[in-house]
Amino acid sequence: MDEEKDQDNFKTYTGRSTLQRPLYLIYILLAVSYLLVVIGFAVTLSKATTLSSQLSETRNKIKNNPSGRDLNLFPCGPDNVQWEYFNGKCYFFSLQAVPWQQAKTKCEEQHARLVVIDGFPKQNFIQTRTRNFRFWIGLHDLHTEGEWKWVDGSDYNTGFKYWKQGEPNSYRSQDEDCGQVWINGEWDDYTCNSNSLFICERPMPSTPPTSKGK
Ligand SMILES: [Ca+2]
Ligand SMILES: [Ca+2]
Repeated sequence: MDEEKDQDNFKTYTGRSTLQRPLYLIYILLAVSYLLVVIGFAVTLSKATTLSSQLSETRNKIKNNPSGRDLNLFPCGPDNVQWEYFNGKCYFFSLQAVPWQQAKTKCEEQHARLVVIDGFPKQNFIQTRTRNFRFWIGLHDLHTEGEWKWVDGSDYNTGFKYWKQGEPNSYRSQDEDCGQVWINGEWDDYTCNSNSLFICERPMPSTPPTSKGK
């Protein structure tokens, strides 16, 4: 009888043992899974917070500097897409031919002046853009015949010159007092009342402030 009871106890004991081991493993696995989920959630939340912060910062930058993004596409300003950028300045090549004085006024109305050509880099840029057409430039001898002056007061005598051979010549004794780039890009003096295209030049617009303090 006792032997039979011992056998029953043994069965019960071994039965509990085989049941408890998998349960422990399941609890451990559940705990590890829960931990991983919590860590994953924390990492995701952290990343989302960082992204949200970056997005907010970018929005503020755009809000404080609405035209800043356009300056990359249009260095001369988003409202002046017809102005071309070259070497730190902006240039307007007219589509309308007018007398020299009118061209000068039209440039001034746009807070600019007729172009002053001060060296080969600008000369090359201009003659590439003006090929086969004549454009007024900011050079004249209106006050004293033969005494050429740049509209910005630059010294003509010591400065860069690119006259066409034989120019300036006051051709056939005409009163040619205004400078222009000829069809091949070289300079020519011409009668100021003639109609010609023209080139305006002005400094690049300053970048709007990005921070609250100016
Ligand atoms: Ca002259
Ligand atoms: Ca001439």
